[in-house]
Amino acid sequence: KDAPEGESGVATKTRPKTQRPPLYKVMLLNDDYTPMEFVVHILERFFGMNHAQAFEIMLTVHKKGLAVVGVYSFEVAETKVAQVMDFARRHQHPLQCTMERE
Ligand code: NFA
Repeated sequence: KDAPEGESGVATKTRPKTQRPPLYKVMLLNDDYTPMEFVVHILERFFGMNHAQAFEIMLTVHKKGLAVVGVYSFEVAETKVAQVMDFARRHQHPLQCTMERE
């Protein structure tokens, strides 16, 4: 923060902080049952990845236990999580998708 102008008569500049909306990481979690191709399909369908990118990220989740699959505003992140959870549930796969503030 800049010092106030006070009584000195010397002008000082104020630098208003630029407000950025908070961002949220959307993550996929590994499990032993969801088929690899189903996860690849989810990454293509809801996260706009091409097949090669989707396969690579799926393998990262499989090997490391989880991976960030995108970073979004709160509303968009919430929608992605809901879409993935709903699609997995409808196909009776236990795949989990969560979000976390960056
Ligand atoms: N581990 C799952 C399997 O071997 C694949 C998987 C990858 C599941 C990424 C969830 C997330 N079929």
